[in-house]
Amino acid sequence: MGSRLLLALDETDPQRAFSVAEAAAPHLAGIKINWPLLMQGGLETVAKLAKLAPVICDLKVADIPNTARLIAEAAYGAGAAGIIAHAFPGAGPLRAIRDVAPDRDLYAVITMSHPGGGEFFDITALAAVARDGGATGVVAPATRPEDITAVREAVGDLKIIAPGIGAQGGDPRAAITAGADLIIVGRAIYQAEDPGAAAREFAAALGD
Ligand code: BMP
Repeated sequence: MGSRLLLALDETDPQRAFSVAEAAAPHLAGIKINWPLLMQGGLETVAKLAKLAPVICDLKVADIPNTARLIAEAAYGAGAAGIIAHAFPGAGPLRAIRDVAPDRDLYAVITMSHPGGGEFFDITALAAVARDGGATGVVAPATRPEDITAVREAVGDLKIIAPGIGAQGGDPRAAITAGADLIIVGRAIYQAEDPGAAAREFAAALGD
């Protein structure tokens, strides 16, 4: 089986981020980048990292359809294989992103991993938004495997990617058993003394 590990590359020094990515790449299904690295390295970071693994731009887009479209054009145009957007603004902004690149991935956030992160998110309603908006996948928290199971029931065969492993206390195997397709790991890899070995161990923990 291929890797089920996504690296959350929130390392803010672009050079160090690239060397972490290079070391971890053989064990990865993809690299997720978020605002901290994008703000330091700029959009060119996407193209650079895309040479190592598919890049998901975790922009947590939460805006009107026109603005969502403009953001998607920039991110997909830079070489992103996927974008993460919030589901709560409704299906319209998701569809606007999807229309920019129907052949790429779009993940909708259903509920979040931090303490209290589930408080304002209605799993059933937001899963319906994700499906209506044409999302190819969703984000659900490894810190609450029972929520992953509820999300799995609500989204059918959409891909579930699960953050909250390691630094936030979630367990990789529990997330997969609950219904996640891929796990997302950040600090436990990029802050490790040997990020390549840490990535290999997470992949091995899943039997990949
Ligand atoms: P870490 O493994 O260092 O905790 O990183 C988790 C990553 O997943 C971060 O990039 C964070 O923004 C993201 N994330 C999360 O932790 N919880 C969510 O509910 C949604 C996320 O995108």
